[in-house]
Amino acid sequence: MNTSIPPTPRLTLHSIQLRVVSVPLRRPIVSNPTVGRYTEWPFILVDLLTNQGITGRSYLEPYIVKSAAYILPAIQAIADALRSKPLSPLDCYKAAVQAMHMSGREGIGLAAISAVDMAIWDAVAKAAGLPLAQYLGASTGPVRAYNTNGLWLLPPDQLRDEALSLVAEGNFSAIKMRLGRENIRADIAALDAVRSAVGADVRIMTDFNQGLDLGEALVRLHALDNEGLQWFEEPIVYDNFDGCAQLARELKTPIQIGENLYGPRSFYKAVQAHAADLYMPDLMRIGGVTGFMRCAAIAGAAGIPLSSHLYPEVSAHLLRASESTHWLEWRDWAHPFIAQPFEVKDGAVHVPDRPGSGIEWDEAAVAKLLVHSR
Ligand code: SMN
Ligand code: MG
Repeated sequence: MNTSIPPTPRLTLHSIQLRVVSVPLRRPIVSNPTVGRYTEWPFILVDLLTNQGITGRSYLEPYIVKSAAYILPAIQAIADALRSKPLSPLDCYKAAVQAMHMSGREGIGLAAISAVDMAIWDAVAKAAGLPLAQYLGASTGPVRAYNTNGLWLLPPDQLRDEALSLVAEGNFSAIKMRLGRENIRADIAALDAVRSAVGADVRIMTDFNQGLDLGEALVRLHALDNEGLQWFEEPIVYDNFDGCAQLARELKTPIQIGENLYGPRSFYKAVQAHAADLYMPDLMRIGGVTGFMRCAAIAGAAGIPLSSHLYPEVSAHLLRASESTHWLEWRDWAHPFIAQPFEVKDGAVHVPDRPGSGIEWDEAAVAKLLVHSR
């Protein structure tokens, strides 16, 4: 028997360092008024320093750079609550929820909890010398992905070229485009442009970014129901579960929601309300690794296909460890400041054989993109 394996160090939190970077987008976001337009994308970088010399890392994508003003203090409040406690991720999640309870355990509070949770899981997996997927009992390897790096509400000519580039970027078998233009004719023209560019074999996901009211959604989704689309994502406001459930009942094309659900209990309530056929939690809103894996258990038990939203690196580990894995949402927006971006080939993102989540910073790049540090 090999007795030379060193014991896993018991980690305790020393401090959390936070920086905000802003990355210029290669293809600017042109969405409806609910989501907005963005030429740059902010990230909050989390360095969780332990007393044992291991640093856990994570990032948040808070959409709005100004939101750092309220998310950063919430993260530091959680750090205060966890200082010198053992960094057991599930215990820390509970303590972090407790710390935020009276000021709000969803919204900003949960975003802050998620940031800390992801950094803690990274630290403990690193301490064990294992990739996060393996620490969770799974293995490293590929996760099937669709490319969502563009195809915003743009004119058909531009969509045609972009759709071809998106497929070519990683030999992708699936891409996502946005719908919800001024009228159904414009949506159909956009869809025709993308379909004629990529051919019948590439799967097309569609996302309305909550842009329709229920009446318009009923008209439009029925009209698009025979287009062979993979899913209709967030056709109406995300928390109208009754409306979403009506659409899911009436339409053949699956309804996809989840990126705006706050925590596993909201996820469970949406599932109970039959609000959608498919779900795609977002690591910032769902409660980090802990929240996501609890949703994965609910989805697996219910037989519901589970995808991810943003955060492709950590999500890839978690989808390797989920029972009902469907699709990883692929974007390369963090590439400008990540030391070793994950490999993307044959339409899949490959979880690397490195301890933790595999995310380290390219410090020279961070220095150039930095807008704030605390
Ligand atoms: C989305 C993500 C990031 C910015 C705007 C919109 C989106 C998605 O809803 O599903 O990718
Ligand atoms: Mg979406």
